[in-house]
Amino acid sequence: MALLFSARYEDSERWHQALVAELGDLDFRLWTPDGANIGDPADIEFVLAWGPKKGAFKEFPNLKAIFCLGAGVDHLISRDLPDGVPVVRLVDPGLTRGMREYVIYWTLHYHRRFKEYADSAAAGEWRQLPQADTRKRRVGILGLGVLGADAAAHLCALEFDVAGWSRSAKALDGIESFHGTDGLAAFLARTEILVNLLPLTPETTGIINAENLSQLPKGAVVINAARGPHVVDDDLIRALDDGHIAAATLDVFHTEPLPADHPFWAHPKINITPHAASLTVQETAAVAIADNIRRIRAGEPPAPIVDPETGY
Ligand code: NDP
Ligand code: OXD
Repeated sequence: MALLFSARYEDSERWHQALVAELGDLDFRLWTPDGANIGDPADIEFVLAWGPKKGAFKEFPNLKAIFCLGAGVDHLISRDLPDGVPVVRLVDPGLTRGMREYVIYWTLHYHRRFKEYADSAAAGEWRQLPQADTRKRRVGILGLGVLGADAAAHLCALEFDVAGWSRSAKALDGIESFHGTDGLAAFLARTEILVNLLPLTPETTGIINAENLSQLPKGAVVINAARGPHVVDDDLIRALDDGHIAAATLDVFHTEPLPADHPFWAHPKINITPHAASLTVQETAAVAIADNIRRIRAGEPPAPIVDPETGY
């Protein structure tokens, strides 16, 4: 029985080695666009994928699980998947660590006004700014899942005043929790630094829109590290231009790479990173994938799996 790997092919050897280190000898086949290396489709037990072409999974009669190569599954579950085959989400300690760093970096960037210091330094100007009290800086995280809860806990450890918003109610130490559509307005009203770590689903698409941005206090900043379609681009630009939102950091976009003529590139209040908030780390991700393969082989269900109802 074989494992079929479909991703960015330059990464494939590192994935292969990481999985062999966990599972021992492995029939690892590379899923190239022409399908040349698949061999007998009946051999394929597991697929590791990010976003293969639509309908591609139908040809594997013995498929036991589809492993997503990222934390977000929106690009995978839109691909017309076979019924009854679990889609396993990736929970990778390396990815979680990377996202924690990204969120902390940009939160501190805005909180400590490092852009203003960089501008002053560039102008040869020695200018101290007032230092805000961290304990009074209200950070709000959209999404309190694997990544959101971890970022929230670490911001809390830095003594920020942290809240989070999720679908179901949460009780997390030191974090004020809001949930559901009814909880969103109060969450936004208290949030000065908004961090988005939601999955992209029909419910969350376009959530960073004019109405929700207007509910943030004047001068709030937005950090979007989740998915581009969470943001209504024109609404964000308007809110930045009219001064209600002070700045935004955007890692993800409707179209990636971000087209050269997109107004985000030249906007003075927008910081852009190229979908690099956090990358899957092969060696740590392989541990979780191998563990799930062992569970399946032992007749146990893998975890966590995507709920087709909620789409994450
Ligand atoms: P999880 O599935 O663990 O967490 C999702 C969170 O969002 C949960 O708290 C969930 O609520 C909440 N949520 C989902 N739908 C709603 C809704 N309609 N209303 C309110 N809350 C909702 O995901 P992860 O933390 O692992 O990942 C989050 C996202 O981060 C990924 O989907 C991906 O898009 C993005 N990402 C981006 C990366 C980058 O480099 N830019 C890297 C990795 C991930 P509940 O807890 O109640 O279920
Ligand atoms: C992910 C990502 O979802 O890198 O893991 O965006």
